[in-house]
Amino acid sequence: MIMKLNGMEDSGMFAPFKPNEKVNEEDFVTASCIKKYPTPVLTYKDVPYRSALTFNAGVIKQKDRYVMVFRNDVGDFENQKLDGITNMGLAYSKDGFKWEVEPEPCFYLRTKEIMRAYDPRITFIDDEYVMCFAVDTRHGVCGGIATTKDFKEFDLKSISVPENRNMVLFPEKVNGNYVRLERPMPVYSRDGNYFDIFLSESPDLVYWGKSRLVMGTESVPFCNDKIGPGAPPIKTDKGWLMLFHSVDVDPNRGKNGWEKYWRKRYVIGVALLDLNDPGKVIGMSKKPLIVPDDEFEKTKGYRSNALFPCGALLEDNGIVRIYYGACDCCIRVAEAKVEDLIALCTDPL
Ligand code: BMA
Repeated sequence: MIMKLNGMEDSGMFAPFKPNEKVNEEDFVTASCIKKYPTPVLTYKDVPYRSALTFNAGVIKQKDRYVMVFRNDVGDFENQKLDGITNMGLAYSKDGFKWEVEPEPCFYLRTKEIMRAYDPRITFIDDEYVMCFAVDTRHGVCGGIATTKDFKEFDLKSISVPENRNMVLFPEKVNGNYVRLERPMPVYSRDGNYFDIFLSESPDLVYWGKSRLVMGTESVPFCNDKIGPGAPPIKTDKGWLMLFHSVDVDPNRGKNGWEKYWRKRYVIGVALLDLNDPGKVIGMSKKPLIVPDDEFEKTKGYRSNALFPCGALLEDNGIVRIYYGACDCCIRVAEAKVEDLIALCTDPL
């Protein structure tokens, strides 16, 4: 037999797979280059309409202001009651820390088939904003993509097949195509929640293909469950800086947050992808970048021990601002120098 692999032999699709069983508890320390802003920058108290949990926000900078689209799970925070409805709110800020929320939600998807859209990520490319989000449908969870010029009118471009989510678009085309990171959730052939980061390309945000594996859970020593892309990657002269979330599960964890039990811990990791071939990891940190480490992040909120980054901005002064959902109930910011983040990405895949 003759089989032309057309470059796919180098894509990681044929990498050996051995899931991590245990993580090393001592590794769960926030990197010393990270400075966490002491208080949440957005909670339900800032929202002028019904709101219980405000978290997982896409953030982008315009000329003289910051724009945020955040996930809003509707309900009553004080009484720990959720209505089963999720919409997305819009907020503006002069400095990226103090936010004013618009009077009405800006995005809401509900049809006979679609239950809700959530976890927005925003990328500015070719004169428009592209918002990627997760879509829960009656036939599974999918990744959705919509464009907008003003966060008032949206144009829905594509919804993936299930099971897939955490779509994140690069801020530039690479070799002529849009590129997105994504995280399919295969059940067939996987003996557990070992969900990995993939990448696909598209000429038009509608048709997606040339899909390939970027990073498997087995490459992340602090993960024994799943990983997923976080914020849209940041271009640096050393490569694309990619933030991702990583999950470890401990069956001995008990009640934590509002639910009966919560056994997962979500932390934030960092890696560097090749500028011309973003499917290739050129370096990563084999230790977490940000972990839940103050009392609030460890014990409070809807789900304790859950940090989920959806936005990251490189400021003119070389500081990267990372916006992450904390405990699935508020939005927090952490900062680090871009060169310090790059310096952490020294380990090979
Ligand atoms: C993920 C998503 C996120 C959430 C996270 C932690 O699977 O549902 O929206 O923030 O879990 O609960």
